[in-house]
Amino acid sequence: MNTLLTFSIPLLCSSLVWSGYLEYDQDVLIPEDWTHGDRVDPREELELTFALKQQNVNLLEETLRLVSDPDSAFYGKYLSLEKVSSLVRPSELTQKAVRHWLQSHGIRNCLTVSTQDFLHCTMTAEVAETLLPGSRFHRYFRDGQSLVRSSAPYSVHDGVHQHLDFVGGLHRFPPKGQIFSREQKRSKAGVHLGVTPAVLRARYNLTAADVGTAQNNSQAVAQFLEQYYHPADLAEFMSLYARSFQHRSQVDRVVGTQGGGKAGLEASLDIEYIMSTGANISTWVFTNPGRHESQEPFLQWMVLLSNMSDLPWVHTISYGDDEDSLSAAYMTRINTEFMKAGVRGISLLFASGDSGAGCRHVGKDQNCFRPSFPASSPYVTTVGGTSFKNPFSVSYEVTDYISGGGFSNVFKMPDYQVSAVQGYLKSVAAKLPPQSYFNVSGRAYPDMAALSDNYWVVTNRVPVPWVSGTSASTPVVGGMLSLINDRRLLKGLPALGFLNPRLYKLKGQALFDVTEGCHMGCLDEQVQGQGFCAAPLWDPVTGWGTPNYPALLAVLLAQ
Ligand SMILES: *[C@@H]1O[C@H](CO)[C@@H](O)[C@H](O)[C@H]1NC(C)=O
Ligand SMILES: *[C@@H]1O[C@H](CO)[C@@H](O)[C@H](O)[C@H]1NC(C)=O
Ligand SMILES: *[C@@H]1O[C@H](CO)[C@@H](O)[C@H](O)[C@H]1NC(C)=O
Ligand SMILES: *[C@@H]1O[C@H](CO)[C@@H](O)[C@H](O)[C@H]1NC(C)=O
Ligand SMILES: CC(=O)N[C@H]1CO[C@H](CO)[C@@H](O)[C@@H]1O
Repeated sequence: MNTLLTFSIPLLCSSLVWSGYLEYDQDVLIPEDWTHGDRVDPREELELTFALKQQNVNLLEETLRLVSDPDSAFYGKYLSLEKVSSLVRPSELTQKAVRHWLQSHGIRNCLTVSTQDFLHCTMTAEVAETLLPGSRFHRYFRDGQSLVRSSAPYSVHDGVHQHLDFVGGLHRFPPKGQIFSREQKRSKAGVHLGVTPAVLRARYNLTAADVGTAQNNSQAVAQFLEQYYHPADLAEFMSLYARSFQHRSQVDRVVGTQGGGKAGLEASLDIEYIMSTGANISTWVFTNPGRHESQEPFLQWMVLLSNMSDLPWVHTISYGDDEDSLSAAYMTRINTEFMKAGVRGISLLFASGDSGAGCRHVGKDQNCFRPSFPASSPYVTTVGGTSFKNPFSVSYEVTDYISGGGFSNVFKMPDYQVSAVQGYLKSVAAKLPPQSYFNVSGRAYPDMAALSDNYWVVTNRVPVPWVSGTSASTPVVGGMLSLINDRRLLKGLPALGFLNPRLYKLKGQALFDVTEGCHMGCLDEQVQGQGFCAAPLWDPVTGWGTPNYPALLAVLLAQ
């Protein structure tokens, strides 16, 4: 473990130059729930993903701004995958240099994608360790699952350094799901209200007529971590809880391999709830495709999006990692992938996380908040969580103390949110956590929220109560955006695409503002365990608030 620790030094001393290391700041420590196994046999095959340097990334960003700004003449003028490809495709020089490098190591069986900016290659561990000096592949275990990762940082040859963003399949472990059970103390009198589709539809003012009807509308959830849904659970859930509105009870398309075995609570939740608010809309499930022990499931999903010309308009994803565990090179490239989806008119919704502002110990008696990624990406819509003020009835919403939120330490605050965030910082100035806990100039999240407390989910044929987390609020919001897309498509309007620039221009209109409560964090002494607090208008706990569906539909159908 000593060798691993020495590599955390560059984080503190940015003047050190690590020639050849694409991801000098990537955490290579093994998450504590994984156990270390043997070195991989040199003859074993690995699958690695090479992220080639793209062209015109600035132009891509500008295009995203234009197509998602409702005041731009280019609003909704989305690009096809072919157009995206001709924009970002790596230069001939880059493609040649990388291929030549791989071929000189005998690596010839690489798959590419439509945009030519990823190469997915198979090679033996021995070849990989020569190709990427420093890497040493080991096997790791958790709950009967095994993975192959490198125990030490990799470097690349000088001749290709400038042509690559990073190499995937060496370090990042599958992120944690954002779901948990919050069983209440039974001693409480009265029947606590569990959240069901009927409760959500009542709270967010969805009527029986608010279901999808457009022919080619669709929505998707993405699953990683060997999480599977069972078609029988979905059918049972719908027959128990969805009697009062038209809906579908089947997934239309599974992209990837649906494994057998037990259903996952996360997968069951996501699919059951996106299909309850986004009722009667064709739904797809993306599930960690063609899994190999050395693959990074989240990266594989991103690679897949770059290789499919026909995709659902809305995707909800309930996973995240600590921002400080990921390399800047990796996150920057993933952001570019989000932009590539955004310019195609695709809406990506991420759960904001379940640890409030988060907590990181940076020194003796010294803490700071801990943002999570992709929640902190400026190019996605991030969804926080709320609970009912009165847990026994459909009442107004207050902060759910778990709701992830805060400020990125890596990405600067995007223009679309500057005035909203400044407004918050000014209005609560006296009650803000100390500046040493967060970065006021970073991308602030979440953008909006929905209920995240005490859901009913059917999993392995059993209705399970008390399921909580922003894993729940994210598909709920996703389904509502899909319904709005549905009405837009019927009117001949383009899909909503990347929503944030438009969402922030509404200044909270058509949303229920959440103004009560604080989320957790690690402010010590006076305010033990606290992070930020909700406030009128935007705040870093619940964003702009939760959707009042008919009002939101009306404003988002205008243009
Ligand atoms: C991308 O799609 C093409 C055509 O379907 C396929 O040949 C190729 O193998 C895919 N790439 C990857 C990385 O899976
Ligand atoms: C929506 O719900 C809120 C609160 O439940 C209610 O006050 C409002 O009248 C409802 N209808 C519309 C169209 O906003
Ligand atoms: C459900 O969606 C289909 C199209 O996918 C549509 O033909 C049908 O009318 C919809 N049902 C209702 C009740 O709107
Ligand atoms: C604060 O964020 C900005 C970008 O948003 C970054 O340049 C700066 O380094 C960050 N500061 C710290 C202390 O993390
Ligand atoms: C994204 C999506 O749902 N696309 C569908 C549009 O309709 C065609 C023809 O029915 C389907 O093949 C696509 O899958």
